[in-house]
Amino acid sequence: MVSRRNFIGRASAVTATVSAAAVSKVAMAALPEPVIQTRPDTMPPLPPDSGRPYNPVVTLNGWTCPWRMNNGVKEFHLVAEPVVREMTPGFKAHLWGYNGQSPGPTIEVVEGDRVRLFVTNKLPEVHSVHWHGQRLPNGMDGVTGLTQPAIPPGKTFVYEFALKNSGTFMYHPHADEMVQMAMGMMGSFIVHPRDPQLHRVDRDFVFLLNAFDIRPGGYVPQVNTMLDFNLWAWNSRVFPGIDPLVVRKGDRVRVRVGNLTMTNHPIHMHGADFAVSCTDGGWVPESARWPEVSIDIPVGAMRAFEFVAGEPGDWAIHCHKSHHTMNAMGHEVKTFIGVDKKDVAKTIRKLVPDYMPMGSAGMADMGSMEMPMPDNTLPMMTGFGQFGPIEMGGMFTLMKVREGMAADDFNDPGPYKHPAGTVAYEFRGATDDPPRRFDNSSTGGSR
Ligand SMILES: [Cu+2]
Repeated sequence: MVSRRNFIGRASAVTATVSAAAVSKVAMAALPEPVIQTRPDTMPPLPPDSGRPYNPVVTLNGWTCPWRMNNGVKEFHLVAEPVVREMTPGFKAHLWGYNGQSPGPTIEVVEGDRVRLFVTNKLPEVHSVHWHGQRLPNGMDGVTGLTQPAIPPGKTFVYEFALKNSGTFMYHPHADEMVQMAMGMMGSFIVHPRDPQLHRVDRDFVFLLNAFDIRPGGYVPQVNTMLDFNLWAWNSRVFPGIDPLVVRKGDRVRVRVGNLTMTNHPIHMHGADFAVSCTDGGWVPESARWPEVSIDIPVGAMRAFEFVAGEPGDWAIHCHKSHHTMNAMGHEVKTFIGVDKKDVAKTIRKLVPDYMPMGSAGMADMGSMEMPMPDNTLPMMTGFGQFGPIEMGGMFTLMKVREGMAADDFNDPGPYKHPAGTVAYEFRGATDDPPRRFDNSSTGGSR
């Protein structure tokens, strides 16, 4: 909470400085002071302090970029630079991002606004920013070599355009794209409707799906990896580092998700059904929406879905590809389910006294196991709930629905208190068989 207050304090300090400087044309001709964020906390929504009113979004483990108003133009300053991102407590990655974090700050504006985006390149190589989904003059589209010269290291370029459509967008590099996105460069770009009552929701969340390949004990992503990433992240955070989506019972909620990985992600939410209301191409007419509980987010696309939070509880929300709800793992590990390794373990222990056979009955044990690992390495499955290990990692968090919260309260309410008699319980009558296993000794196979 201290950091949130610091952030708001800093944001208003920036605004105050800007207002004082507004009398000076020289000052206004200068670059706006970039606002830097050093923490991975989810910042509370940032209400606009100038321009048209709107209902701000919450960026999961992220923040919204303050602007300065210059003769009716909203001016933002993005600094492309190397950053250190805490992906979850105990694990830091050396990434590239904007203004101190990966992803960069969320840009929030209103349909019809004119924006001037200053981009300073503090990377060791050329850069440019593409404003994904925006209708803008061709020369503002940010494609290095095609629509503009590359931004050399140390230089600042200016992008200026009017926002033609409201909706859900993002920004990302279009220079050495594979490397710069593998290093974590991206951000969300929300354009609110001119009429704040249009598409109105009570809580509006946004995050981007990204993937990294960081070897155990390492800090820097392998940038040439094509498919075999080992860290599946939301806004460069992995479970248990991803904050919960905290909502009030009865709230109308929107979740906006963009995919900048190399594969699709079926995002599945427990506890409510929803409908896709917006893509990076625009709003979906109500007559064209249908109910879902999972929505596939294609590569290079955004989907926003909406629902009414009906049932209180701690509901899982995650990618339904089960490898994407794990942290760094060795994909070469053989499957040993049903194999009795007692004899082979005895033989191996003669050579390796600490050898521990694993996986004869599945891998759930790993969620609770304490094994020695290199520094700065995550367990494959981790996180604890009120009933034990959750055995998850990667693209997993919770939607926490509670009654009686304040409209502006986004704090984690802690574990859900289940009403008596509403939790699955152990059958205490007579049981006969031990757990069934494959019987490899008979020709009958499994039974
Ligand atoms: Cu996935």
